[in-house]
Amino acid sequence: MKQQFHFILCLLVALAPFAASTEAAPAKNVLLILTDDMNDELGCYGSPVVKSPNIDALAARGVRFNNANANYPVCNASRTSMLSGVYPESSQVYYNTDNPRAYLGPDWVMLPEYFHNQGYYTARVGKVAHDTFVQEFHWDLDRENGPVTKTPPPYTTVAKGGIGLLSWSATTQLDEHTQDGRNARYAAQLLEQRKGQAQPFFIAMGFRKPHTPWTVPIKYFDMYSTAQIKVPRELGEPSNDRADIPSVALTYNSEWATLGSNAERRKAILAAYASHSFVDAGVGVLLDALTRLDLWKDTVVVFASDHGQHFGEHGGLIAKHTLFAEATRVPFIIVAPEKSVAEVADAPVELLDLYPTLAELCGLPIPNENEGVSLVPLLNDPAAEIHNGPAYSVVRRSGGGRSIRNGLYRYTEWGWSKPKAAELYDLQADPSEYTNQAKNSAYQSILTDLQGELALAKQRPSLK
Ligand SMILES: [Ca+2]
Ligand SMILES: [Ca+2]
Repeated sequence: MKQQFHFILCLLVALAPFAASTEAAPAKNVLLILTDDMNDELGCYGSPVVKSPNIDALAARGVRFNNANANYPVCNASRTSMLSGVYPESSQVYYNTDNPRAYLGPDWVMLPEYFHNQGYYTARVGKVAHDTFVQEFHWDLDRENGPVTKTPPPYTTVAKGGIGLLSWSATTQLDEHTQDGRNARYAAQLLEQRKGQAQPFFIAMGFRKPHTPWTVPIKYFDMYSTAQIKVPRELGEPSNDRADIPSVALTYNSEWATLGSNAERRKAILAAYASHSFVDAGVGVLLDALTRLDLWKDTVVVFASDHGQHFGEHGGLIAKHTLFAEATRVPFIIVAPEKSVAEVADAPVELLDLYPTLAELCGLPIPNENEGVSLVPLLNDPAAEIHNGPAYSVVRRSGGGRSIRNGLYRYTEWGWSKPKAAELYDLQADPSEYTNQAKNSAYQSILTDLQGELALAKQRPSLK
């Protein structure tokens, strides 16, 4: 009798996991779509000019984050914080030459490895980690480029211009023969291959555009006219904007100056807009596949850029590396089954929040090492308070700077170990960050509060 009871007990224990798994919701898949150097000049983010119907349609399916920030506005450091789940100060990854594992070590579980360990099939196509360090991230399928099935026809360059980081050209290439176009189609094939398999998938597709040079098919240039394009000075930027900006806050601008005329600058911005629309078309290839394969119902879809991009603001800034909104703020959209639809979340969030968010959305435990917070409360209620404090971004050039951005203000301190210069912008009165209020006595109590918030944010990185 005792033996029989023991046998039944063992049987119940053995069957328990199956009972639990049949009751649990089916595992969710993940499609992570990354872009390189794309600022939020997109239709759904309010651009009056840029055409991005596919990204807009994605935003309409989920939650668009209006105050999402890169933790470091450069490729390697931003991608490493997003994929490792810790701040740049914790990973000690600041420059494009810093190995993501030099400080974190070989056993640190990066985002794709976490999903692999949890039983997922993981695949990356295109640029996900920074080029130099792709080998530091394990994927079940790891492809820089989709396969070339036949030699693409020759193409010509129809027009070109710009200089250095503002270089552009328009070509006769077909989308499917460009690197990004080919990769998007390959990622769509992977979605088709993995659909219906017992093992859930985590597929990451990284577009190389709109990173400069802005070389894309001519049809995307033809969507715009330079008459639509305005340079920052024509959008209300004061001519003395630089007078109150600490010189350490300013970086690249020689190419903006070298272009010489606003006519040439408009052509460069038009090329950037064309590149946004080109990437948008590639996103459309992925979204069409999700629809055709009926994958929306069990797939979490994330769209994000690694950081933003300047188009001549603050007297001619270009590219990234700054702590102004154009460089730190990113487009960031999450679409998850059974979560909010067509909503906007204004809470300050960071790209390193992605790791714990994806874990929670997929019903997996959030690793203790994650320094971000799950954004699932915001996906349930975009007006929720997540008590994450302000968004925190750093750069190390020129001695280093740290910046926080809450809903009302941006506060930036330059000088890594000791503050040497400060900027304070009142984002409600001055969303373009034109007037530095750090020395304005009317803002002194606000300045003191923000200095306290920055001091707290500096303490959050825990592994340094
Ligand atoms: Ca980048
Ligand atoms: Ca100013």
